[in-house]
Amino acid sequence: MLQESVGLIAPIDQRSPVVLTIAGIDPSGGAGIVADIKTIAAFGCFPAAAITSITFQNAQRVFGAEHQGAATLRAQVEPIVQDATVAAAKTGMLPTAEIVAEVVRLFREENLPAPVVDPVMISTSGHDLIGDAAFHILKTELLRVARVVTPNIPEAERLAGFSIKSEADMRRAAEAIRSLGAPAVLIKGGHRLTPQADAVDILLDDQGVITEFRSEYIEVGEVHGSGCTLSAAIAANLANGLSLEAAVGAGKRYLTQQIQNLIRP
Ligand code: PXL
Repeated sequence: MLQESVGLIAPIDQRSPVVLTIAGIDPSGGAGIVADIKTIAAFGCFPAAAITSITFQNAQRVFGAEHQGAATLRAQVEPIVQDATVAAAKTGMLPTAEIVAEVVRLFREENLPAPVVDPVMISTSGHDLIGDAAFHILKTELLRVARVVTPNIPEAERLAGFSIKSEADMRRAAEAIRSLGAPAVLIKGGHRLTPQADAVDILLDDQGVITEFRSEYIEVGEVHGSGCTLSAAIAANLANGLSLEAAVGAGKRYLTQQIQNLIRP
């Protein structure tokens, strides 16, 4: 069935809210910018996208990548900002120190809203997507310009510097990551702590309030592109005017629905 229009280029004042993703492209369509664009459009927003890296991959493995430089990234973002008001933004794969530093500068200097930062580190197929120097700038500088950071458990462990084995650890890690300068932290429990547990995500918001999002664990293994989809959905919901807590709730419901669609006979 044909979906409703996702929006042709309309005069700027008639466009639905513009959501900018700054991320890598997975040409096979599972993760990265393609997943972001599909998600942003599904929430009725207008997707704009700047590419940090062209990856070569499929669902089985990553064969390589051609990372972009600071100048090509800036050259993609500046014309967008000149032409449109960006209502919300997200970042995904930021592979090099040069790219992360430029992203920090863009969010500090350009007329851009604080982004949802998905701290992409390793692909579902096991490929390293961020260098050590890049990770250091993400941790010490990018988190400070974020609206919210959305690590999964391995990413949260690397940011917090300790291992996470319980929900109490998830809460402690959220506090530790917030103390690095992120105003809000969503730790995603999809990399489940114990075999029988529900999937639980923990949001620590900018007031220091914790909200738990519990959902039944769906036994499909790790889903390529799920982190990209959730962070894009949160950004789109923020662009549509939802509070952070409501944006996370709606984003999670959307992702759960998409994962259920995978296993529907
Ligand atoms: O899911 C993490 C991710 C993000 N961005 C790009 C990716 C991947 C995983 O493969 O390829 C471009």
